[in-house]
Amino acid sequence: MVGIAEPLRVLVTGAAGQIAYSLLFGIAKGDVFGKDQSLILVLLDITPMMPVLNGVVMELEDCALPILKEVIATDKEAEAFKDLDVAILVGSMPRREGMERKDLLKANVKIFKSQGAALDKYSKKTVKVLVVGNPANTNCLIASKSASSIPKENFTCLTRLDHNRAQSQIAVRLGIPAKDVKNVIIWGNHSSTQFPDVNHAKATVKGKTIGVYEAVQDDSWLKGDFITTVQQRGAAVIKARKLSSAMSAAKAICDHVRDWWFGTHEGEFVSMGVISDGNSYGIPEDLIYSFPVAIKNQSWKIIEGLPIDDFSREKMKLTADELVDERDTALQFISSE
Ligand code: NAX
Repeated sequence: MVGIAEPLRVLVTGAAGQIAYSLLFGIAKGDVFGKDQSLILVLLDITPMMPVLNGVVMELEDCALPILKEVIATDKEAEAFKDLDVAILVGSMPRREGMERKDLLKANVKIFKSQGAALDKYSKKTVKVLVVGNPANTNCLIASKSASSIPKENFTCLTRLDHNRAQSQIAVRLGIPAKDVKNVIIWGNHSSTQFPDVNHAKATVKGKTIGVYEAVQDDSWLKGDFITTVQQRGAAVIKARKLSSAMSAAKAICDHVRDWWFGTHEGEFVSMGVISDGNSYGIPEDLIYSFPVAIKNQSWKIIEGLPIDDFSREKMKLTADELVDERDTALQFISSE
């Protein structure tokens, strides 16, 4: 573990974009690595965005933050990926109107292959990587495959926003604070096939901690509208705001990396897209799939042995099938290059 005196080198890509605008402030004021850990923030974006990125650098400077030692803004991978402790890969090719899903995947495979190779070549072998840019799970897999000298366990993708959405939906329904809902799970892909699962979740209501099914007393909502609301929340935010989720995405990124860094509380788990080795819950190997994980000493571990009913198993398989499809298409693109 890096000592307090030594600054951590943290990269955020897509740094001129809207998620980064909220995220950089959270990181730079100590929400992720603590208020005593000094930081070097490295910001990567594409060349046409450099003037915008320059404005972000000015604002970070103007925050006069005590732990921010240095800010480096660049459009060059060799500079961005050098000696990293943590890489948060937010930037990706957005889906434009009329664009086929396959074309989007192709453009992103190219970006994440190149960034994976840059991690391999320039970053520390201990670098922790979080992929946010969509399709996040498959982008993460491609980055990992392109960085053979870095352990697969160091590559994760963001499903914490979905996790937080599920936690909050239950809390709102029960009229309790979000912190009183624990151990919800997002299984699978960060897409509309994801399975938000509260079979193992607990809620504290009037001082008593009970299962969420018992607390809510409405199985048809939990098996119906609750699931679709979480699955489609991103689209609902876009419809309302005319922009995609940014504040909540940045908060979820902070939650994900902070828990990876400092660990989860005893008896609690969180959702993270991590590599499947084929031994957990019948999910095929070689996918970045969102599982419940507990974290200790900066290592995540999948929570094993949760009982899975037929309803859940079917949903877990559906989202795994989608990921297999995405992976196979992405690998075809790579081999045909
Ligand atoms: P923006 O379009 O505001 O910003 C993206 C930034 O990435 C732009 O500044 C762009 O120039 C940059 N970029 C593009 N290609 C790049 C490259 N090769 N290297 C470095 N930078 C590059 O998008 P924003 O709203 O910030 O969202 C960023 C990504 O997060 C999108 O792919 C989005 O779909 C994804 N999301 C993923 C979530 C998750 O839970 N996994 C939730 C939130 C978000 O929707």
